[in-house]
Amino acid sequence: MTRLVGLVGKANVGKSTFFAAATMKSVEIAGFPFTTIKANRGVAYVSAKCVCQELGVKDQPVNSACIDGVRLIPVEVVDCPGLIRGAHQGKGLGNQFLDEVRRADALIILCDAAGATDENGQPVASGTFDPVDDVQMFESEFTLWLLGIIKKDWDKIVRTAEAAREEVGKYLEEKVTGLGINRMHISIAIEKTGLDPYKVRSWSSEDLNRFVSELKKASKPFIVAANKADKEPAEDNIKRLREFGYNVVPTCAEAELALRKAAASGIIKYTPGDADFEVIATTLSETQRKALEFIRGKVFKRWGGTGVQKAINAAFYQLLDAINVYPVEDAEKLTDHWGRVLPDCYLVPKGTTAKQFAGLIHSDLAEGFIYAIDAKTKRKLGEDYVLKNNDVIQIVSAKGRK
Ligand SMILES: Nc1nc2c(ncn2[C@@H]2O[C@H](COP(=O)(O)OP(=O)(O)O)[C@@H](O)[C@H]2O)c(=O)[nH]1
Ligand SMILES: [Mg+2]
Repeated sequence: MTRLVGLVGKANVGKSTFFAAATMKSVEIAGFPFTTIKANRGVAYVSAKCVCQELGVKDQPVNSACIDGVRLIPVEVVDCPGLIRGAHQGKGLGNQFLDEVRRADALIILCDAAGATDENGQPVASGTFDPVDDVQMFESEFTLWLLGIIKKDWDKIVRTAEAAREEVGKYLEEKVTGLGINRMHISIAIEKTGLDPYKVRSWSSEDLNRFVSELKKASKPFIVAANKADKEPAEDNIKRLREFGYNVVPTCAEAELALRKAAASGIIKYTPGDADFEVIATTLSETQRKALEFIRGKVFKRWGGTGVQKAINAAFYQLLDAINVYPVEDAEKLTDHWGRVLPDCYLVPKGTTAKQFAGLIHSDLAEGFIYAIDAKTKRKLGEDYVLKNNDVIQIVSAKGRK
């Protein structure tokens, strides 16, 4: 699976702070590819319990890292330009915004949970702006933009599909692949609306709007990061966002950034995602002490953490339905070709089969696929076996490495 999460939202809600925190390396992790790819694109990671503990082995991670039994798997994050109303007509950095967003597989919509930032990113008194508007603005701008693109060629798509007596998805797909939308997303949207894909001419313009809105939902799933959750009246606004049915993670990006910096300079022990941190420096300045106290009180006691790692994990494990699978070359020893224990962990979509997994590792492995072995049970698995989370899999293939 491609793995790109877009951070979106209006100006001043904390996107860049979130990005800096998520892509900052806080502790020395050997070989871990933390990098900034472009100014606004960098590597973060998802974290999940590693199978090393369950299997009672010491692992030697290669494509990922393992800290105290937690596997960290690299993913990409993009800090998108601030969204303003009218972006779909090119207002502000509208075109650039949509250009970044279309590459993303899933989105984290950030908003100011304290309601202290207006639509243009200007500071206002806490509690005066409704963060629900932020989410709705994104939904409406993106849908209008998508609708604009589809409408441009709609008549032609309808004619071609009708003439070929085929369903519309086949012809629409070509128009929208560049937007990160595939045939499956189209099928889901058609099913959700209950429209007939063979009788597109009978779709009303209202039908088309509904279809595009579903297409957006299917192709750009999002969670809401209710950022600045350290400020009042975050609690009320978060409740309100949840009442609207949004999947909300309260976050405090500023605290996460401060903690990663403090961990990097040896002041605290903190692994992102932890529900607490431990002060290890023997002396703290008054400012440091106060800052850490504030974070503990306003963020950890209240929300159980900064939410930054939780939001990234949610994007992959909830929105994109990813699971972790560990390929090995020797199912007995759990090693790769060079004897390294549980070297790799792949993020794959739920539903991936053993043979598809082989193809992700190397096309030769899939072509010569004979069977797979479940390293935990030592059972043989056929090519159609559907992988489970935390499976450790050896692929036996007639082709591939000798
Ligand atoms: N109180 C609080 N302020 C934050 C938080 N995250 C970011 N900020 C502040 O919000 C302002 C805007 O942040 P920035 O990351 O530049 O926002 P962007 O325009 O969305 O990229 C800055 O002054 C940040 O320090 C947070 O979690 N809590
Ligand atoms: Mg920014």
